[in-house]
Amino acid sequence: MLANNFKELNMKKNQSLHRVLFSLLGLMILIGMGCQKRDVADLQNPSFPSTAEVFIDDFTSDLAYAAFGGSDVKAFQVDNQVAYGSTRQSMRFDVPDDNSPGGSYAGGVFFSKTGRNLSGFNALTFYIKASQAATIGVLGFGNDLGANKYQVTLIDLPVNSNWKKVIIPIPDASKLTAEKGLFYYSTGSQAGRGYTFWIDEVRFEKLGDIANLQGLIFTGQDRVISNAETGDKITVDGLQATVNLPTGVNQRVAITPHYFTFSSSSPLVANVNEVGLITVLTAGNTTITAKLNNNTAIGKLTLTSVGQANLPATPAPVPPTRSPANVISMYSNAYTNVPVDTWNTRWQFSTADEFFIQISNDNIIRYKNLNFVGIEFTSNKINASAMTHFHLDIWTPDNTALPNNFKVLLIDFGANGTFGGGDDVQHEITIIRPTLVTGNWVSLDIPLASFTGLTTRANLAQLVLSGSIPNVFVDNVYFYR
Ligand SMILES: [Ca+2]
Ligand SMILES: [Ca+2]
Ligand SMILES: [Ca+2]
Repeated sequence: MLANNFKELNMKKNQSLHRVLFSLLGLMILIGMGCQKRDVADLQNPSFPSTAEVFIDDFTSDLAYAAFGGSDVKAFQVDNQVAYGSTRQSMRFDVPDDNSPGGSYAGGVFFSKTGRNLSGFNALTFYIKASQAATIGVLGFGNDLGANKYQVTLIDLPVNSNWKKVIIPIPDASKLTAEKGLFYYSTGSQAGRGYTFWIDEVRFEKLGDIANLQGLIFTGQDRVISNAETGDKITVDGLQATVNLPTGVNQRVAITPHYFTFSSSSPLVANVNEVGLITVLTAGNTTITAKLNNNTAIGKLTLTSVGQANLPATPAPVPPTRSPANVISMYSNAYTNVPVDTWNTRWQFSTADEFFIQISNDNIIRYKNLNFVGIEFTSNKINASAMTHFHLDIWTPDNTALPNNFKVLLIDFGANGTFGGGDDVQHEITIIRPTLVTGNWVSLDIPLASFTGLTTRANLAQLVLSGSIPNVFVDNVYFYR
């Protein structure tokens, strides 16, 4: 029960995060042009004020507020009843219930109308408390309602009904000479129900007791890609910074690529641009690393490119002409296809990636890194009771010598038409050499009678492809009689 609630809560939070990202995108498009101009002007203007205060007991002179699109625009107000210590006023945020008509989450930006020079500080600090124990989705600075170039975000901050001080480190203050994004937040309900939180005494500070600022890429992991191909584009993700707080706690924040300097050890194999987008150029090996404040970040990508992709030279054989009554096609250019929910369910432990490609104008599904892949058609289950065969064409560049194999699993949800209930049936067929070959299309025509465990087939709902060949091209997937 607890685990379920937690999962649901995280889902809700992710939903509100997505909403925020969408609304930010909208704003970026609206005022993106203006920002370019402003940045140039900023460089020429050394006179931005270095004001530290954001909200102490009221708005500082340059401060304005904008709610995120889709959020409850009335979520924020100045509160003169509750405030930190003996101070006069605080910022109060009323998070709405789910599906509240006024907006389904609370979120917005406190921005400077003029811009500030924050290069003399090393942290944004504030006090926070809530009407109940809760987890605040995102809090941070650098969201300027534009490009959000230097955004820094604290994710999933636990709060309770006691005031506590929060320190959000500035990863590289020298970047913040003309910053408009002074503070931002976004969060959703707790298990569907709204609550209230207060934030007070928001200011930038130069703290002497935060130390060991460390950048991380790929969330500090050493990532390996061993089969990249020319033309692949990979984004450096998991961009973070950590510092040691006076409490001894390590504070970890999500930061933008603009704080980092990325590099590739072999830029001719793959280069990486200023926002961490890697482009694979040819076969070879390279290592992608990054620096934050001239210190090497934790985490890297070791990338091996195999060069040009190994693709089928020709499309799969064209299936014979059949009366529509004699075929139920899931994927083919030759027939009318029934709807399929997904060609990759991305079930846990599946490493498969799917690509919908064309060879000589013929549509083909390409699977890379295939260990197994779930293909689902639960919304429109297939009744293949009257059919006699299952057909698919496959092509692989991989070694097909024994014991390598390719497996086809069909799953029927049984008489009740839904997953489980004791009536589900399934059967898996294994294809090996000499049927399975390398570098040639193989047309599989498997009698449904061979799927001996598949004792019913009126509610077929899932197809699972698996085996030990990680690169498989698939076409003409259909039942027939
Ligand atoms: Ca106050
Ligand atoms: Ca095709
Ligand atoms: Ca069932």
